[in-house]
Amino acid sequence: MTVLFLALLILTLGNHVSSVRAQVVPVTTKYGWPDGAEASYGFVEPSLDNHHKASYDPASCSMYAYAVAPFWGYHWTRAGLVFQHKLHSDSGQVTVKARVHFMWTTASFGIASKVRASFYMYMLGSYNELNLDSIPSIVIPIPILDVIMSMIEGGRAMWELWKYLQEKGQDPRSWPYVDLYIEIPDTVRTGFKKGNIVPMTISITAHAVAGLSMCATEIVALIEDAYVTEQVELNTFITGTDPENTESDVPVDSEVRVWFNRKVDTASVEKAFQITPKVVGAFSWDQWDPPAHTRMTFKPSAKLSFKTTYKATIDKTAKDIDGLPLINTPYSWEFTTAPIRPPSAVTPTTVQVGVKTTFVVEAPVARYCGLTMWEPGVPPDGGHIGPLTMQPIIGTDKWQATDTLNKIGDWHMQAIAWYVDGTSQKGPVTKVTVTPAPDFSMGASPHLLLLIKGQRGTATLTLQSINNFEGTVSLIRYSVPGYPQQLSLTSQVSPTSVTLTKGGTASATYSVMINPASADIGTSKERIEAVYGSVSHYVDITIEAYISTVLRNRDFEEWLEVPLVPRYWTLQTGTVHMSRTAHSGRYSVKLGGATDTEKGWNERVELFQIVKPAYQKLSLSFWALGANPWGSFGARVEVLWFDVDRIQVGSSSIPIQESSSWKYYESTVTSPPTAVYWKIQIVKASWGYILIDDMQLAGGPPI
Ligand SMILES: [Ca+2]
Repeated sequence: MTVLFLALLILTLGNHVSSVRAQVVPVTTKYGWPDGAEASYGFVEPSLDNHHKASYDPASCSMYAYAVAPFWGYHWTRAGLVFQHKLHSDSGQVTVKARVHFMWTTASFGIASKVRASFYMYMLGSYNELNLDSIPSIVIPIPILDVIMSMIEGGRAMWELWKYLQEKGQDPRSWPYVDLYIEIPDTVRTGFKKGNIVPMTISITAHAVAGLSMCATEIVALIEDAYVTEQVELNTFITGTDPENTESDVPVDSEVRVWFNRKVDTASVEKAFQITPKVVGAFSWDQWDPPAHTRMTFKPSAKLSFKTTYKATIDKTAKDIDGLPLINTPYSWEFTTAPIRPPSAVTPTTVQVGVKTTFVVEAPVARYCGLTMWEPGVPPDGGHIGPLTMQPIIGTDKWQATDTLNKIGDWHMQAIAWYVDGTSQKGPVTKVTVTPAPDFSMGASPHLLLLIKGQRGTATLTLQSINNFEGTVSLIRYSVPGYPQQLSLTSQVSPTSVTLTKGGTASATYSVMINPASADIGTSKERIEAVYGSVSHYVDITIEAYISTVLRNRDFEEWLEVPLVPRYWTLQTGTVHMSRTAHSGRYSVKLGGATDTEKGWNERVELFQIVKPAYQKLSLSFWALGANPWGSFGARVEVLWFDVDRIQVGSSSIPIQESSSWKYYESTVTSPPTAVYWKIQIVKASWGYILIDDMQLAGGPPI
């Protein structure tokens, strides 16, 4: 009952659903599957699960397959085994021999009374595996048995063979068997060639005869002593030629080859060989196993003529090794040699600028070859280079010339070949693209480091491969030459080399500290250079020292002598003077004029100090007096704001009025959010002079 249910379930899933276990082990004999032969198996129908594929084991001598092939009602079912053999030789004879044992069992019958089972074997031969579709297969059905089974009362049937097998203890080798012997018909046997596949199918089919319902039917087959052999024939014949009959475009340096199925009397065959137009040449012979097949090679002593049809013949006087005539002589075939060919396009079509490159063209049978090229942008009519002499690449049809192209862009190249008959032909114009050299770029972020003395800062260096650059790049750090370095620094780059892959990026870290002994304020510039061979790129990083929060020396009482500037202040342009006309203390700073009494001249003066205030909004105040005895007075105090990239992001200006006495200025200034440092700058932009004293930044919240 369970078996029937399962069978019904399987039938519901699909008409041909089944499972199978199979093992294929072909026999090896002297003429059986030789080493390296391929054997496979499968089931032709129904589509069966054959995931238990067996490996090819020449040590054993049988193929065993087991199939459960259920069917129902008036359906028929069929299971089959396929194995394939690859022939090794050029022989035209193939014989398949096999002994096949088989067994059929049936689990249960329904209403049917009889079933007919037939067993067939098919030999499916194809004699040119390269073109299977164009050649019909050989199908040789061999009815083996045709058995009628009767239903046994109670719904359970057994074929009498089954009883027989039981008596024999179920040793498959004791099952009924049939010897199979198939010979490929003469009409096709000469078409077999080296490497052909000979597949063989063994098929077992069952038919319901009347009102049958049958479940869980098992088909079991064992194939043993199966092998494919080549049979040594007494007849000798030509099995093929090279060039083949009607072949065209045959190279003029070709040899002519003829294959025979067995040994021949070489002297008589050479004598029987003719070729027109007449060609002088020499014969040579090859033989190999198994068994002794023979090849004759006729090597012309000179190249054949271009574009000529040759007719070759082996006439009836050719004899085999036994002195008997060949069965397919006279044997004639024709072939046509290739015409003179112009040179091919040029390779390579992409080269790198400045790199010595070998350009190659194919120019069969050319006597000389040259290469002409045009630079990018130069029309083909003028400005060409060459033709350069090309050298033959010995043993090939190729020619080569070497050159270095130093201009990026699309070049054009064309080969020209001269032939023995005095003619010449040009090849196609080939576009050759000269690409830029592999390179890399480098950037630094940030490239401005604002640091308090003693503080350490870092910047990330990023390198990017360009034009497929790859390699290990050294990173070297040094002070920018010629830059007025104002700071004493300790700095390094880590790592000191990075490896770039094609199109990739790599990074390193630059770190710097302003030494405690350094000046309090000022600027220095360091350079990190990335070097790979002759290729190098660099980035500069500016280090600026600032004093935190408030203006220093705001009362201008401290002075440096060389150059004469108020301490902590930087004179960007012009001249300042230590004035004794002070608003407080002893000194103020005078912009313009060399002395206290000097009325100044038309000199632009800029004096500044970098600060990094703790608050965005502060009150800026100072005292000033000044005049322009010769015209309008122009002076101001500016606040300039800069972001991390040292880009100015805003400014505020407090104009100073002409005044012969000290005058107080005060203004609230608010920096943009992106500002990281302030530059407080006193500017005199006219004739005359200006004095400033007691400048102050003050406040913070809640102002
Ligand atoms: Ca002062």
